[in-house]
Amino acid sequence: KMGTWKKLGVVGVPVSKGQRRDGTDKGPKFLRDGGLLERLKKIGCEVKDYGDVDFGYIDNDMPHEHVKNPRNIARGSLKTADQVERCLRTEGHCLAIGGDHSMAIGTIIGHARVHPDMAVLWIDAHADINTPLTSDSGNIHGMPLSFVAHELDPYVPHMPGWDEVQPCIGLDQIAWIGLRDVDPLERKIIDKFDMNAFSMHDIDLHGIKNILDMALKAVDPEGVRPIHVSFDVDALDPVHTPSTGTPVSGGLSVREMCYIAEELALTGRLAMIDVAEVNPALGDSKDVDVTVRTTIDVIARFYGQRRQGIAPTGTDIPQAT
Ligand code: EXY
Ligand code: MN
Ligand code: MN
Ligand code: MN
Repeated sequence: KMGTWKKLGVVGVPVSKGQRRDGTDKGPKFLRDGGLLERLKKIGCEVKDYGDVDFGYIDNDMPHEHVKNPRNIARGSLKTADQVERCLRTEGHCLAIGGDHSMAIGTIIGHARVHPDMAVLWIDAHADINTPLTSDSGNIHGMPLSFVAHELDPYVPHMPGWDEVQPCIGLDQIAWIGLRDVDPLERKIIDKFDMNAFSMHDIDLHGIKNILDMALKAVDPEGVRPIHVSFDVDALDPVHTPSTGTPVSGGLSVREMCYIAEELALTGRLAMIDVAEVNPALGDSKDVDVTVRTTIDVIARFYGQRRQGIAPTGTDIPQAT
């Protein structure tokens, strides 16, 4: 035992209707079966499993214009928000395992009920800030940030089932790391609102240490805010996480991701982590295996597992007699 790092609750968010492919609904199961909870317990976490949010999809969810599955995503997001809020109030920290990235609509709304001042670090190849009107695909996993940001409310049309899904944070509370596939109108939003967007280009230019410092300084200048990490596994290079629906080459190395996770753990202010876009239905069994293993390795580093090693408390070096 290495001394309790922290108490946390795990919430499974088995959503797949935020994009076209089946499989992300099995993400929570594969992460659990891959030994995630045991791993966290082994490094000293006190883990409570809240099970999976019951998505229980309703039928006849006709697209709104070209936006797919609007009612199911709205419904599931509100259920997710309730479960996340309960988990945060009881455990003080929530790890949400998805699920496509539409899961973050619910996790951010739930988190904002507890910590409206949170800072959001969105680690992703994609910006996920399309509105229903700027999206080409109609896939809601490319839109979650547009639904949670106050400033974008005037740009988001009303959709059936969405009355209770209301914005809860400001755009200045969000910073991206890892961008390399940003749609033209997403870039327009980033520029118009002078948002904190750090792309792979910026990482090449400044190095991961400076970029993480800049991102944290942008969303949390005083170093006092609770931090919400929304980790899309496609932020990593597809050689590390091939089983994901929208891979983009030239991504973060495992080393860069480990650095981010270890540094954020050291802030002591991590309040909530989302893990999105693991899709065990994509690729062969080796792809799935490396995706699940790498994802669990990264998660463990957010919870205190360090590459430098951790000395046990209360156990000394055995003396030779
Ligand atoms: N920007 C594209 C779209 O809106 O469809 C691709 C979005 C992919 C989203 C992945 C989860 O990060
Ligand atoms: Mn994403
Ligand atoms: Mn992505
Ligand atoms: Mn509105």
